[in-house]
Amino acid sequence: MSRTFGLVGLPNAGKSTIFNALTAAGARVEPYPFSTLQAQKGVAPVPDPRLDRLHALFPEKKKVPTTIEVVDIAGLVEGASRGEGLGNQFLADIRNVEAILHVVRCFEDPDIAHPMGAVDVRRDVEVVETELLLKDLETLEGRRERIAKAARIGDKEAREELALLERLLEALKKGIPIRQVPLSPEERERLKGLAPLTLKPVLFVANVGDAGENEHSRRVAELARERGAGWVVIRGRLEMELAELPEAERREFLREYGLQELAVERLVREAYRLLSVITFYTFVGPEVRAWTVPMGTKAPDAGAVIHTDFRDRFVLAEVMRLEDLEHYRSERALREAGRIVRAGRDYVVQDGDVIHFVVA
Ligand SMILES: Nc1nc2c(ncn2[C@@H]2O[C@H](COP(=O)(O)OP(=O)(O)OP(=O)(O)O)[C@@H](O)[C@H]2O)c(=O)[nH]1
Ligand SMILES: [Mg+2]
Repeated sequence: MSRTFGLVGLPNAGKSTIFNALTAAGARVEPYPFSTLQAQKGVAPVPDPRLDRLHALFPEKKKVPTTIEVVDIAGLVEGASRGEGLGNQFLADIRNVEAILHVVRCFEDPDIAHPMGAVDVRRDVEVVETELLLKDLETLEGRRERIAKAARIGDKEAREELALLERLLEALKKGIPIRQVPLSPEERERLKGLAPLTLKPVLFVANVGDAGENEHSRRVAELARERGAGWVVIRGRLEMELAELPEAERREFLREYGLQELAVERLVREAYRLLSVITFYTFVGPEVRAWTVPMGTKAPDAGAVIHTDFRDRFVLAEVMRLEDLEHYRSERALREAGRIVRAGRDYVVQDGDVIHFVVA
């Protein structure tokens, strides 16, 4: 299952540009605001050096990376929560994603209109954050009204939910996003249906021009730090052009500039980190493949990601380390050296495990 991320930000911040860089999908990029009218979805493979290393051991097999789904959302402006700009449409799109990539314009270009005149990172970020906050206020107040009666006549569930809503509304009114309110797992569960926008984890994406980091992107970093959030600096337009090149030429470009990887690759990795997921690998059959599961997943449930009936048919998981495979070159040599761990039902899968599931 792909994890979903939404690109959120002011018009002309470069969301579609970054969407293209991520998915090489050729979204509409135009020098005028609101060029994206409807959210579009794309799939981006998750670049993974460990998968490449595993694949190098089995070059005859097909390499299958894990993927993320990215949604390019229409730009939002001040008042969007009240229907300004493209209004409420974007909000539904945000509600459906697991995490937010907040794209902040950090390039200056007189030919590309800024919806508020000129770049001002702090204000630009706050405009977006405020709209999300206002929308949550509206959603939660609506919910409070709907359950108030049930709570009054003593329905226990409703009373508990009401208390939670009151607490969250109080925070929102102070400008505190819900993700900063301490919540128990039960309370999180309770909020699933409402899917508040400010509960979603956020990664800031500073979209800089070809020259790279600048005073604006440094401000994004500062602001992200204040919020305890992550950030990535990306030369959106340049990376979009690179995404259109064949893989070999792209690698050549990176070598020439002494770069380890594309910024979009870092972006995907950082985005992954937001969701507390880990990656494990398999190489049985015709594919060398990466899989994603939440941190703390036990072996039978990890198996079920590959095939639903692996959970019931689970016998054991043979767990290998990539370094060992590289050293011994084959599963057989690894076995003879006693470097394969036979793990049972309670084994918690670790990031980087190479697993062979033995099923009945
Ligand atoms: N100079 C410069 N222009 C850029 C950069 N990144 C994007 N642009 C341009 O900015 C304009 C807007 O980019 P988009 O990606 O369409 O912006 P958007 O955030 O999707 O905008 P909406 O869909 O209207 O909300 C386009 O003309 C891009 O080519 C950059 O790093 N430098
Ligand atoms: Mg766009």
